[in-house]
Amino acid sequence: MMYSIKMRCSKGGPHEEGGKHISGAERILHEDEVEQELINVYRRAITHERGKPDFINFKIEEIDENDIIYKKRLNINQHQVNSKEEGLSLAKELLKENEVNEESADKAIQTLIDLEDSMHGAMLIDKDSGKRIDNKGIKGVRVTGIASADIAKYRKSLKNDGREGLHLEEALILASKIASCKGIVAELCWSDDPSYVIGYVGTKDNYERIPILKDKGNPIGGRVFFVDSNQLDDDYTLDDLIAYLEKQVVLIE
Ligand code: PML
Ligand code: MG
Repeated sequence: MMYSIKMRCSKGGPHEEGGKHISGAERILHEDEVEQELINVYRRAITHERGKPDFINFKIEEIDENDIIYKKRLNINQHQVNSKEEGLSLAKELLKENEVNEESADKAIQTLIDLEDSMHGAMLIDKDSGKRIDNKGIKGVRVTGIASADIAKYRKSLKNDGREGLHLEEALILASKIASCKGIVAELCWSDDPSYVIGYVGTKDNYERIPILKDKGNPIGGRVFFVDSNQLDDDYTLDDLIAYLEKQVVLIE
């Protein structure tokens, strides 16, 4: 039997009543691992650098193993930059190399920079027009149903690449699910954790890791998924794409 455990926490009340997002996490585990991991995730919620939450929501759901699909993890390309400006200009180049129109890349970067608060989920932006195509407001599209297929093996493979750390571990799993989604050509993300300035461009094959995408101390971050609307039709609609992101259980190998 497998279970998904999801945590989200906020300050100033629940997210849906206007509380400020502090952190979130998801694990997909065998029954005997659930209890210990609940404690770990709880600790993480109450010690987060974005603040001490006054609302913590845990959801534990049994998962039908027949519903699980497996996808490979992206390759990590580590880039070097000396400033946020260099990082953002590199992000734009990488997006352009991955089917995103220049104007759309510019618009998306500016939209993330201009956010007044961190989004709980991601924005879907048309790769050609730069227009936002989900109608989910500040909530955005919440990607769930993600975990590594085998956490010990996954950590070892990261270590073999000379990489480690919880931010990277979790972001790479999410980016790998996004890469597997039909109709999404690329992703742009930077963290909402004030001290964490690393971000990435996710493509179909690579996790292009960029060491500086924002100023230290900035508590606002977010994600944009670039959608190729030409790949949407009556048999595969925007709602189908969003359902894959929000519901399909994908374990990353
Ligand atoms: C987040 O944790 O909010 C996103 C982190 C993105 C970068 C992670 C990394 O590559 O270190
Ligand atoms: Mg965060």
